Amino acid sequence: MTIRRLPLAIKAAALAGLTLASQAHAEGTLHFANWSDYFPPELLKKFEKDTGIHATLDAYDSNETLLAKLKAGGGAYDVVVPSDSFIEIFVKEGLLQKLDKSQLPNLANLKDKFKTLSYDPGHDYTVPYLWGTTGYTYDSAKAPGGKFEESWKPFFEPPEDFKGKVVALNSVDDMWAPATYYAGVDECTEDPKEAQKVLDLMLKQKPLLAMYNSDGTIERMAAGEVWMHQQWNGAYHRAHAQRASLVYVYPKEGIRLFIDNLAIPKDATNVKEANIFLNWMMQPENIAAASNFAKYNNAITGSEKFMDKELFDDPAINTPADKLDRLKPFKLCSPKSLALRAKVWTKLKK
Ligand code: SPD
Repeated sequence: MTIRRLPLAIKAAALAGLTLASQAHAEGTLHFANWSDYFPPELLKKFEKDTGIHATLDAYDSNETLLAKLKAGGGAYDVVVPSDSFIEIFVKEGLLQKLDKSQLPNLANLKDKFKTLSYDPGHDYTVPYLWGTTGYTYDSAKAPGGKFEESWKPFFEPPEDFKGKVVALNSVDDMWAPATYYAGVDECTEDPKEAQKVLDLMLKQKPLLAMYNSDGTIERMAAGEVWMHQQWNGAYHRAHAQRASLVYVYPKEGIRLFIDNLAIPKDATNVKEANIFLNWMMQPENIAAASNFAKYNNAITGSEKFMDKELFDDPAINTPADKLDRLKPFKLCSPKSLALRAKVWTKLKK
């Protein structure tokens, strides 16, 4: 196909030096499922315009929900977004398909530190989407003396007047790590006594919580409905834009670094379109649009020049040098350890 015969948007993309093989005008459909409020609707329209593929977007609230959806089968989704900590689980369950890297020339755009990742070293199943941290936010206007210490203590042991004004994320994945950091337990522990210590900490916190909920964190904090929320840094950034008294905490005991990823489910119906989408998302200006919307960083070289400067000015996104040693990447734990934390979560939530 010559460039002349291509629609204008494709022609412009090709002239901008994009790989034609991956940008070929297609007429298919793509069913994309992503975390809620994590993908700009206008970017999906741009994808449709650039590729001619009709795209739909569904939302879910956690890796656990996505796991249940994929296990139910049915080929409903062509691209999904699991987090680093769940890749091994999805792969072991046979829920993801191996990527055909010949369809993904834009893998070359990955920043060096994202080229080999512990959970999928050869990008056999995933390519990075956005990454960030899971800390917590509080309203300094409500904190005693306007400030809390940079620790998980105020979150797990909030002052009495914060009762009913604190929210935790509704996922063992997000709650287990900080609880182990604060309890001084290895997150991959296989020891039931240590797991009990973590459970006790969360049981003590539970009556002080308004709820466990991973959706609507921005709105809840921005509206002042609650005063403290376990939160991802991008969500904090968006809430802070509406309520300046919010503070994002890098707890001294450690804060979890997460990488969310694009992957193609085993039973995807539109694999060709899924590959086109993955490759398209690794173009700097496209992933930058996702970063600018959701307010998280990404893994693509050259995306910075398309990203809003204010993102880099926010210490919650651009971790200050003196806090870098607090960032804890995800650890691959044994099945025994994962079973233990699942048991703790079930006991906590009953
Ligand atoms: N609004 C959606 C944000 C998605 C963040 N994913 C982080 C997962 C960490 N376990």
